[in-house]
Amino acid sequence: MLVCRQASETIVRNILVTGALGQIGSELVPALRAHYGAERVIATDIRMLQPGNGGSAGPYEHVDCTRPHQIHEVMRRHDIGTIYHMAALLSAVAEDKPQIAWSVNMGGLYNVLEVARQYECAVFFPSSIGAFGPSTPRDHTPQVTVQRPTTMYGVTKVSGELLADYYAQRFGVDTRGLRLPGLISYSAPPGGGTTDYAVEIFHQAIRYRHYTCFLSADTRLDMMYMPDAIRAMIELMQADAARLNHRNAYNVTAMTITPAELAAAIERQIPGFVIDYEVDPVRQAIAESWPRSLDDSAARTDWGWTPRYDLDAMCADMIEKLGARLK
Ligand code: AKB
Repeated sequence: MLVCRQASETIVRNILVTGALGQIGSELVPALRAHYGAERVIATDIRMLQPGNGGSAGPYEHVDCTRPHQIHEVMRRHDIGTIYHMAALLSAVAEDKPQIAWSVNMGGLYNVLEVARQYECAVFFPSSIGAFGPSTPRDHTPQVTVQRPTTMYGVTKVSGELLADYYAQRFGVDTRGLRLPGLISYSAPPGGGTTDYAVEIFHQAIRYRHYTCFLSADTRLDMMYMPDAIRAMIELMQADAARLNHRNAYNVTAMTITPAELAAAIERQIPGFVIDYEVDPVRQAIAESWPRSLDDSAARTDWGWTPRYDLDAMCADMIEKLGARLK
């Protein structure tokens, strides 16, 4: 087996972020720029950079990850050592457009791994709780277990984990990944996921003190506040490779909650907030095929993962920060 080139060995080179204007990218880029310097982080997205949609405090390039020559062009012009590959379709959109989801999620990842092999880069790949399926144990889902997802999103995530592992073993590419839970954030909207309710609820609670949820009251899923997720990605890429027993991908979680529990926590801070339910059968079925709670002990042991935000701390920060933005 090849020994992977370590991310830390290549860290003096620049960092490329795909999907930089998305929910994760729009917070990952500023965090990476704060760590490594604005000029060293090249933000890319298929969308055109507009004033106010983020990414503008440093280099920005238009890149469609399904077009390999566009990625090559950016790699050629910037000395890239690490790629955070965030461009992907989320679960509900992917279920609506499975052919496009395969092309973007798998084709994009393949193109990124190929340039990483050729330019000797490290790659971060975001997998998901969606990489599990109905035959996976749903409580304390182990790090290594059955992965037979029944959604196109899940198929691309588990295939992506395997492809990233293949590039590490076969070509020595330093690939690393996380199985992310639902991410709660205020900067950019998630856009097309099954866990989006946990973001929408804050917007509606602050504006109208009322939210109609598309998942049922007792649908339990793992969640994480975005600052924890961004820190997890950066810490994983900085971790000593010798300690990583699982490259693609580590289970991580911060809380396991239902819509009813999240609503109760919000109501403690926004008195009078009311939730009701109009269940969307497609997203409900996706949620019911996913774990209720992940076992993230491998991440804790191998590279020291520990979340900082629990349900109440996350709610307090979300309401404060989003409230200030919506004023
Ligand atoms: C989605 O709901 O599709 C994502 C995810 C859990 O991967 N947030």
